Amino acid sequence: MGIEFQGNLIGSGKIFGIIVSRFNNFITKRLLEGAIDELIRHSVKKEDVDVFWVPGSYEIPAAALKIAQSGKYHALICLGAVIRGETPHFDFVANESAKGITHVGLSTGVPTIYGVITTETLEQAIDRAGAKTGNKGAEAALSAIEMVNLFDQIQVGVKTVKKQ
Ligand code: INI
Repeated sequence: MGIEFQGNLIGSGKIFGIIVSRFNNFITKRLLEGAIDELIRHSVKKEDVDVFWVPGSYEIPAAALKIAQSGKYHALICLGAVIRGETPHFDFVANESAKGITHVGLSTGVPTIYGVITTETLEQAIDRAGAKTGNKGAEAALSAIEMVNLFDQIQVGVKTVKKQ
């Protein structure tokens, strides 16, 4: 077997940008609290976390792209809440937001974490924002730290491919 790579969960010295949707902010405020708390519990400094508010989940990708392109952040965390019960265009907002966030990560090489909850009901959203089933914002923050450290490993650990 070759080398096994994995990112640790130590966030010291890393700089994070959080893009958060104002729509459903009753939920997204909790996701944001969960994300910041998790970053700090993993040794990220408060001043190394910047927060960008956008109107809705649909706007997250455009803002995330600009922020990723600034080159100032090791990783981005995207937080939003799309609730089917409250919107007839649920699928459109949810799909475009997910596709766009993926595109930002792939096109810029900056780990860009998907922390948008998509639920049928407000109750399910509350559950995923810190009530019954954990806090999706905190999970996203942990994924961000892990991906940053994994990417660091990939850079130092590149193997030399021998020519035949
Ligand atoms: N944005 C959300 O983040 N969640 C939603 O549930 C939602 N609903 O219900 O429509 C929502 N809509 C707004 C959308 O993200 C854009 O801000 C808006 O369409 C303007 O472009």
